[in-house]
Parts: sequence; C-alpha cells; structure tokens
Amino acid sequence: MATIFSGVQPTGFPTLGNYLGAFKHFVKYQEEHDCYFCVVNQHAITVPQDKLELRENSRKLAAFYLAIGIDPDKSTLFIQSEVPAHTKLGWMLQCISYIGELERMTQFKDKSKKRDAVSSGLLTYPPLMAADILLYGTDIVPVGDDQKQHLELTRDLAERFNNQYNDIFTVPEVHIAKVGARIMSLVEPTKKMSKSDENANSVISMLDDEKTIRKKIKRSTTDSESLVKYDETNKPGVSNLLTIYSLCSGKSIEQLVKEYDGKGYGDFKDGVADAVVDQLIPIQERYFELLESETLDDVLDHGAEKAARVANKMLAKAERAMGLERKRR
Ligand code: ATP
Ligand code: LTN
Repeated sequence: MATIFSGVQPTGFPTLGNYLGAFKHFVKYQEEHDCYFCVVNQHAITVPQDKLELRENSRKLAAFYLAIGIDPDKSTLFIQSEVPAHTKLGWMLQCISYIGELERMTQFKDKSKKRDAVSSGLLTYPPLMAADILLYGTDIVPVGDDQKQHLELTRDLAERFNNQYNDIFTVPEVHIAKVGARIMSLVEPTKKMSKSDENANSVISMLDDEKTIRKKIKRSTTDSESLVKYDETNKPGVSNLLTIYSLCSGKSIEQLVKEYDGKGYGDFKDGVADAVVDQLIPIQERYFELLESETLDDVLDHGAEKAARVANKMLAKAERAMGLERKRR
C-alpha cells in the first residue's frame, strides 16, 4: 500500500480551483492507500497572519477536509503545528538546502515581489514542505500544477540527505491531475484561480451561495465567438468553464461540446452554474454541521497522535544519521 501525503495552507477558505485541482482527488486516494492530510498552518505564517483568523481558518479547513469525504477511519488528518517533528526535520533540511536553489523557487519570487518586507520563512518554506512529506515515507504527493517545483526540490533534498548521511528517505513522486490541475481565474482566464486574488469575481469560494455562484459564472470572461469549444490558447475562458463543467458533472469535455453545439454562451453558463451548485451545496451542508461538532476535535486529536508516532520514528532516524542523538555512556 503506497503512502500519500498532501497539505493545504489555512489561508482563506478553499476555492473551486483548490477543490478540483487537489481536494477532490484526495478522497479517491484514501480508498486504496495510507493517506496523511495536513493543515499546514506553519507554512501560512511565512506571510503575516491575523492570529484569530489563522486559528479559525485552521479549524475550518479541517472541517472542510471531512466535509468533502475524508474519512478519519481511513486517513490521518492533522494540524502541522501539533506534530513538532515537522519543524525539527524542516530545520535539518534547511541546513542542507542552498540559498540559490531556494531563491529560484517561482512561488518565492512571486510572493516576495508583492511585499516590502520578506520574511526568511518565505525563503525557507520548501525545506519545511520537504520535511512534511519525507517524515511519513511518502510515495505519492497529489498537488496542483503550481507545486511541481517544490516537489522537485523535495526529491533533490531527499537524495542529497540519503547520499550525504544515510539512505533513509523515500524519494516521492508527484501526482498532478490530468484535468483541473490549473483552474483559471473567471475574470482573467490566463491567470490561475487563487485564494489571494483581490478581485472576488475571479474566484468561486467553496462557501459561495447559489446566487453568488450563478452571478460569478454569468459574468465570467469568455470571447465574442459564441462557440463552445476547447481551445486553451484562443479561448481560455470557455476552455476553463468546460474544464470546471466536466469535473463537476462527470461528463467528458467532448460530450459537453456536442451538447452545446449551436447553443449560445448564456445556456452554456447556466449549465456550468447548475453543475457547480450541485457539487458545492451538499459539501457546504456537511461542512456547517461538522464545524459545530465535537467530532472535529476528536479527529484532530487522534490524527496528531497517529501522525506523531509515525513522524517521530523517521525523525529519530534522521537525527541519528546526522549525529544529533546523544552519545550515551
Ligand atoms: P494562493 O494562490 O493564495 O497562494 P492557493 O489557492 O494556491 O493559494 P494553496 O493552499 O497554496 O492555495 O493550495 C492548495 C492546493 O490547491 C495545492 O495542491 C495547489 O496546487 C492546488 N491549487 C491551488 N490553486 C489551484 C488552481 N487554480 N487550480 C488547481 N489547483 C490549484
Ligand atoms: N506548498 C503547498 C502546501 C504544502 C504541501 C505540503 C503540499 C505544504 N506542505 C506537503 C503537499 C505536501 C501549497 O502552497 N499549496
């Protein structure tokens, strides 16, 4: 049985992009694999966070994982800061990372461009992410397209450690969904749909109500051709809507293109909105129930215990390999 690990930052509520690119796949993996899903709150503090909001968002994200169908009997769900092995191994991996390779990360370049003061945590985020993954002997990491570079670095760090110290880490594979790995902004369909987008119309939040979803899809950018066809280069808006429609309805893109042959964008957008609403509303209902329940705390307590048991074993091996354990008389 392969081991799967993935993490999501508790910064704002998940978007339809996060769901279709990452979360939706997590549910399938847990049927056949040993899965770890983490609320990576220590990654979130690489940029300033309001403390009450961060605390709330961590709980909300955990409830969201359960609402989409993560089953605590099958998967381990936990909060990163509750398992101290992550930052311990993160530090050790920082010490074998080179500043040059960290500065080359596009996420670092993008995020640091946007601010006057850049924390050193923003630069050293990838070795912490590598620690998250390597602690569990992870074979597969399912993520969206934007995390590919971080995964390559994780593989490099695992190999570097294995060669320099001792061969203890599994070198993980990245799994990127074939369709939906990059859901685009509804307003500027050449940019990815992002939680941190300033224009709320670009993004469908997983908590948007039916009216808001319909309004955002109606207003989404298309083109003047009035032809429902998949062509990312010339028709990025329509192609993005087709991807969303297909993933939410289970119908293939070819099937949808046939169904809307000769129809205008108005009908097409109504269909997209119906499919998104049908997908989101049941998740929202489960989410609000879970948020108020005690189940959530029990799940997170057990998750952190189980994760720590596994992670501490790997941490001990890594400390031994680096000479960090005490020499006893
Ligand atoms: P931000 O854009 O504010 O940095 P984000 O929306 O990328 O945040 P993350 O918490 O960094 O959110 O990502 C969670 C998961 O969702 C990751 O696996 C990421 O690759 C995936 N993901 C993020 N945006 C998209 C998108 N537009 N389409 C598909 N997958 C996405
Ligand atoms: N960097 C990721 C979040 C993340 C992650 C991980 C994903 C932190 N640790 C481990 C997969 C595995 C992001 O910004 N989406």
